[in-house]
Amino acid sequence: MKLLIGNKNYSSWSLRPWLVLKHFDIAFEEEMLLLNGENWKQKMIEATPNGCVPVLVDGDLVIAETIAIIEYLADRFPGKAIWPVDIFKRAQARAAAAEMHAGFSALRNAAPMNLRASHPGRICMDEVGVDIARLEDLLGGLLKQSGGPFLFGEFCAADAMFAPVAGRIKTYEIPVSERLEDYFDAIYELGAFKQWLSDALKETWIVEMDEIDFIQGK
Ligand SMILES: N[C@@H](CCC(=O)N[C@@H](CS)C(=O)NCC(=O)O)C(=O)O
Repeated sequence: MKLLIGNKNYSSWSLRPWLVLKHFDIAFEEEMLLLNGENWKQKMIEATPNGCVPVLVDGDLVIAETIAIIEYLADRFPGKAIWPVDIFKRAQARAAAAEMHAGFSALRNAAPMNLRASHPGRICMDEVGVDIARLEDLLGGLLKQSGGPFLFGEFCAADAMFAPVAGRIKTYEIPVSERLEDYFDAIYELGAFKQWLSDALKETWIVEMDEIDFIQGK
């Protein structure tokens, strides 16, 4: 099984299935397709079905789209609790994951994942306030229900979907409640996340479109 990913400092979508594979101890190879450099987009288009990463390759099967990759892994490895076992919690976890996949675009656009950077105070709260309030409501409610440290107690696919948000909150020091701070700290303490972060911090490539100065026209 092989996962095609983007630069670890920037590729928030790649981080999600990578964390699921690592955390649940599923053997896989990874191959990086750069999001920068000469003809990077053309190379990406040639190597993937939709010109985007992540992509999972399992024999003849080539799957694009983060949610589909995670669902495939859950089907392929039913013994691993990639989603919560309880049907009620599984539905809640899938709803949270789907909302992350389809929503939070203000936060995603204004504050791209850039794990090595520190840009406190650069995000305008008027721009991302609605998304942060929704995060407080959604994640706060699930954490209250589970008692933490993760959304459903143990780490699951829903947490993988929100892991890049932890990076965004820390890079831009966006204020959140203590409950969410503890949750994002728990993600940073997860072994698989630490491995990704350590690789990300060694990278030196610049993806201009994900740099705050470029986004804010400075
Ligand atoms: N809907 C896709 C989004 C994937 C995505 O946007 N990936 C980024 C990297 S994090 C990418 O490939 N960007 C290249 C581009 O859009 O040209 C998914 O869920 O996997």
